[in-house]
Amino acid sequence: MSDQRKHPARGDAFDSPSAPVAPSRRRFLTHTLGIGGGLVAYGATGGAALAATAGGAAKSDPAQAELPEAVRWKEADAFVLHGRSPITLESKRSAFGSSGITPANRLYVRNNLPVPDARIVADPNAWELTVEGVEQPRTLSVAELKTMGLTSVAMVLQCSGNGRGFFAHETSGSQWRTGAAGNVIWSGVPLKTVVEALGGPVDGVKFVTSTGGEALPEGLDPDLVQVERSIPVDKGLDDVLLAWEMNGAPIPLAHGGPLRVIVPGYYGCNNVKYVKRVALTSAESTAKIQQTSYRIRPIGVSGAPDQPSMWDMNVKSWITGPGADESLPVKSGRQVIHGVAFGGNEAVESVDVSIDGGKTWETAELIGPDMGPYAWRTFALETNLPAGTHRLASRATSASGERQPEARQENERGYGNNSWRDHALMVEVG
Ligand SMILES: Nc1nc2c(c(=O)[nH]1)N[C@H]1C(S)=C(S)[C@@H](COP(=O)(O)O)O[C@H]1N2
Ligand SMILES: [Mo]
Repeated sequence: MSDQRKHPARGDAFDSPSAPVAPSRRRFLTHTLGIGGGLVAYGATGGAALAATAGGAAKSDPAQAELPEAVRWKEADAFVLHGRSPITLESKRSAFGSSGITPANRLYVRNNLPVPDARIVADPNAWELTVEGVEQPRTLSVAELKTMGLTSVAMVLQCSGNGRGFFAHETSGSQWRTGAAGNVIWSGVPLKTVVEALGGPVDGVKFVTSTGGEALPEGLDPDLVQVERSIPVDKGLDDVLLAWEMNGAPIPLAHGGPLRVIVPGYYGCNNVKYVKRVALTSAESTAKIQQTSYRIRPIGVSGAPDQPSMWDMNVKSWITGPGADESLPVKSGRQVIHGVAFGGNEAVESVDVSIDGGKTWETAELIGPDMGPYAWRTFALETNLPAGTHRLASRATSASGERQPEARQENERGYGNNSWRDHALMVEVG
């Protein structure tokens, strides 16, 4: 059940209206992972305490000054900071808005490695990409890529572990709830256009393998740390974009600028930031992140290449209000329940909403622009909420008829959670 915490110490501060911290002081939530990842505790820090520890950073918002440098431009109050290194920054449930697009300053961030030097985005056009596995392999600058083609796509960027915080077993990894996701518009050149311009694929290619441009720590086997992901070549040539723009501006460093691989419909890890090499390959990358991490397997079982890879996303939705986080108390009477829904690797067809924990359902309205199959849509249901405590739930169905299940699929790493029950929102209506 979404409001029952698996570990008391992990008491969720941001979905529970009865959190033990006064909303006005709950400006900025942090949690710390004990050594070994066992104990997780949410702490709440008031503005005054933060100001005292801000180290004199010249920012008017003390919470913002506490953010890691690469994300300090973001709206601190919209986030829960799970970790500074690697950066693990989760959007609050109330931070998504209802107009469909997730603003850059409210979009979650996940970096497995230290963020590259900010100088790489000073002159984005100078960034270079090496393309291999084509008849005429070449290194191209972003400036050249910009002359080859242009398209744009709206898509849900979502970490495989979004919803991991609801699993009952001890999961290693960030304890994301609903906020390791966003809906973002990207512009760039289709990978297919670039591949064709370079003479087409060589024989025998099965995958598109993309390598992140981070500097790797010395003395370690690169395969252990390298962010290098492979996806099926058909998906790569149908849908992949080499993108330099996000929501109308050059991609910020934290989100993978100057150049990022965009795989609409696939989980976050496949969207390689700071991409320096794209290769059409006959085999999947030998990197750990491809071979054994991001694999769905039973609890207690180690990752292995024959297990399903975190590629295409499943159908999912969650309610974003009213009553999420430290928002105003919910009054009884007429209310508009709203949230976000997406089909995964296809469009979303419909959303049902329940105000009684899933006993009865009503069809919600899909509002706002339809930004294509890979984007999410806002849904809304006007209803009457009586006083009392209610469990608000939403359940999406995709274009091919996949429906969000009641229960999550149990798995070791806590990936792919789309359980409607886990994602329900408890609200107290006064
Ligand atoms: N080069 C590189 N690309 C990366 C990562 C990374 O650490 N390095 N993290 C991946 C993961 S796990 C996710 S969920 C998304 C997060 O994207 P965002 O930080 O823009 O939200 O980027 C993916 N691409
Ligand atoms: Mo992720």
